Amino acid sequence: MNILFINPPYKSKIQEFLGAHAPLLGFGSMSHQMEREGHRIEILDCPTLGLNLSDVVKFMGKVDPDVIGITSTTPSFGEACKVVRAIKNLKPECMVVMGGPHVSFEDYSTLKSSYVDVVVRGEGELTMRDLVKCLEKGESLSKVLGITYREKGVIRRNPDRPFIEDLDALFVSYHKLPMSRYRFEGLNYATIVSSRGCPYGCVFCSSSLLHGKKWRCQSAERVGREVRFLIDEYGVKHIEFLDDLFTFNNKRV
Ligand code: B12
Ligand code: SF4
Repeated sequence: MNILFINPPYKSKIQEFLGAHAPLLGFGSMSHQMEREGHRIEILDCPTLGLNLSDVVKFMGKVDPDVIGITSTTPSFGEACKVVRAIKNLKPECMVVMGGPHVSFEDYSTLKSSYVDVVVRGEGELTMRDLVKCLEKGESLSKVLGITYREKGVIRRNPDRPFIEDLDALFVSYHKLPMSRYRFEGLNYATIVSSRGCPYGCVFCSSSLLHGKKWRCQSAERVGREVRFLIDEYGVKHIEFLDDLFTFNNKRV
């Protein structure tokens, strides 16, 4: 299937302040899973490429995707919905899937207030893989864990998907991302999220709700290989670890 992932056009205050854009690790990681299944993937990182809504529509015409995956944070949700509306105007039969931190908590309200067909809650790698498999075979979505979707006008919420235990098994398809555009202070820049989840519950933080109470990590060796790869393949000079709780295991650090 032709799958297009879109990071909607949105100007974030943090991005303006830092003057940097960071690789979309979520899209990269899901793309790896999807490529392994033989799907064709395109990623449109609008803020990084400086693209607006009409650029998205033009690109869609070129790629003619069967499934579109859109990511959204709470502040970018409005822009994400504008993209969905434009897609549905152009190609109503295109399946529109939305994921990311905002809709993981706001699945019902998203489906009630927008043209999104399916919300993926939480980690997307295996859920997107299973979802596309079902769509390809024309099967019912009722068995796909971790999604909320509309069926004959009724919103259905399937059970949660268990968190991914083996993070070493995940890879990022960097070749699908505009790596040369990710720069920080003039240097080639990359980010790594080498662990997920947190056993604590600071009141201001969504980490354990989003990624679970159990801390899961990639092995130190695996992270080392990733760092080496980023340096050798992309000339990266600046790597930022964005784990919510990077220092949980001192020996690993
Ligand atoms: C790196 C990062 C950034 C970077 C780059 C973001 C990027 N390009 O990915 C920068 C610094 C630019 C940034 C900016 C902002 N960020 Co930020 N960021 C993060 C951080 C630390 C890591 C994201 C990451 O790479 N995770 C690893 C990957 C693998 O996970 P993921 O991106 O979440 O994707 C997975 C799932 O969410 C899901 N998924 C995500 N999208 C989709 C789409 C589809 C179709 C599907 C099926 C699944 C799916 O599947 C993926 C694979 O499992 C997270 C915290 C965190 N721990 O996640 C905050 C976080 C995402 N940011 C947050 C916020 C608020 C912002 C800003 C609004 C800040 C601001 N005030 O300007 C801006 C908004 C940017 C935007 N365009 O919307 C919040 C979002 C909360 C919310 N309510 O939405 C988070 C969760 C931090 C927090 N706990 O508060 N951010
Ligand atoms: S990730 Fe950090 S801030 Fe969030 S709950 Fe855990 S310890 Fe607290």
